[in-house]
Amino acid sequence: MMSFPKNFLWGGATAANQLEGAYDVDGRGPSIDDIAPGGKDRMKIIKSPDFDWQPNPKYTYPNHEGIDFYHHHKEDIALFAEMGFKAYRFSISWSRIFPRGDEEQPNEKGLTFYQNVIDECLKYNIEPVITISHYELPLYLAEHYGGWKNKQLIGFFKHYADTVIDRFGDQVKYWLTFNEINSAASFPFSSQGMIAKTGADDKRNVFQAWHNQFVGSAYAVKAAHEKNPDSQVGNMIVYATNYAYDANPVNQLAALKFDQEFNYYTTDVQVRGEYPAYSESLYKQYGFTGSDLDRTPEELALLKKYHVDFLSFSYYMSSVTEVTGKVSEKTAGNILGGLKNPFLKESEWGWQIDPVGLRVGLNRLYDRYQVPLFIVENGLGAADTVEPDGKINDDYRIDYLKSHVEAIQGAIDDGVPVMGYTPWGCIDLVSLSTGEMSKRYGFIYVDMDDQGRGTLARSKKKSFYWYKQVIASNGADL
Ligand code: BGP
Repeated sequence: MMSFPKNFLWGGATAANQLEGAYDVDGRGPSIDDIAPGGKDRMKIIKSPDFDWQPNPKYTYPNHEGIDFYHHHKEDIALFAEMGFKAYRFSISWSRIFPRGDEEQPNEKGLTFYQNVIDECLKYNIEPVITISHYELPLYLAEHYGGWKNKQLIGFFKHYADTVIDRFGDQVKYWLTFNEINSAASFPFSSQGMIAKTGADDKRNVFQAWHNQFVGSAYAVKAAHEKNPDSQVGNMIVYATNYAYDANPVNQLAALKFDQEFNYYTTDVQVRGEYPAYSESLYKQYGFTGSDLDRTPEELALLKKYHVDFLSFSYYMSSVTEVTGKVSEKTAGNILGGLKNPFLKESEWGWQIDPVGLRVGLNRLYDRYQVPLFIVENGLGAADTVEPDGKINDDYRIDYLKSHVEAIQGAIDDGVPVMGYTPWGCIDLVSLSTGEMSKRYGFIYVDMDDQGRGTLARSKKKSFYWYKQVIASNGADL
């Protein structure tokens, strides 16, 4: 068995809107996530054609409070350091830096906050891994410009990315441009700042928005490389290893098409620097052609020149494709979900658990792209119980993570270069799909419930000690 590379980036991942709180502090402007509802129907609502921008104050908790990382970041990063983190993936809130998104001058107080977070990480030799845009476009850009389908957003994003890269690029080596960029296939609200009213129900707009994001991402690659030749920039997708339901060639073909559209399209452009051969057939299926998209030769040259250095992805589940009408049972997920795979168990939230699928996926992605891979999200969302003695015995989480680390080990043995592993929600935070606290992923428990009751005190779960030992042994002691 090969060991994990010496410089493997063990760590954890979070996103600004899900943990910072302080949503209106120090000049931050509202982001699209600030007006999204919480609760079990959250995904259904924000994906629905009736969803509109109207702010609704009853939806403000806990999205607006998070776990108040804004004021607790020193304490939290000290806990990450205690676990031995080598890397911490977090996102910058665009509307903390440019409250509306289209201003010329950045908000210095927003920059100062991230400077403090970065300094705190570096104090413990933790590499910051920064997501430039994680599901929270400034609301103004969504309302007044119609989100990412508008080409003006390229310039606004470029200015934002240039600003943060110029400010932090000497200290920060790893950047990710857009969180789960491919999720717009089912989720254009969070991913592209678009709702039906702004054209998200027309696939041409979604593909145009993707193109605009690709160009914005290429500008960020350029800026990071120019600022610091050691920097590495990755694209980021939600990846689900996809299986055909059976050996029926029709299901196999459908699985291939699913992979092309969902798993590969955005990565083909961002890693290889050009649109894949199957693009036209994909557009045709939605009733348009490539010439309906506004893509200039200069932009295409930019994509080619400034492709990403590595591929990063979230992995929570695999998926199954079937078009012959044999399977009717469904499974859950936030972005994906779909058909039930009888070989897999599910989490309490109905997400199918498939560590072997991670090994398969790592092999498939490396076979296709031959760039280093970085698993920047993975984990088990569960409702934890605090025992009377204060302990949180999350053995189920340890089992989940252990099986996935074993799968990564397997892929490394297969010859796949894996850069790192940053499990999602390393400290409890607000869930994307519920907008609530009770679906927890952390090694660190945060005392706060769905109604905003709690002290925000942090405590170590059993998995905290487990992960610490995993990192200390560089993956040998699971
Ligand atoms: C990913 C998102 C994260 C995160 C995670 C867990 O898709 O990038 O923001 O929340 O899913 O999902 P959830 O919170 O819905 O359980």
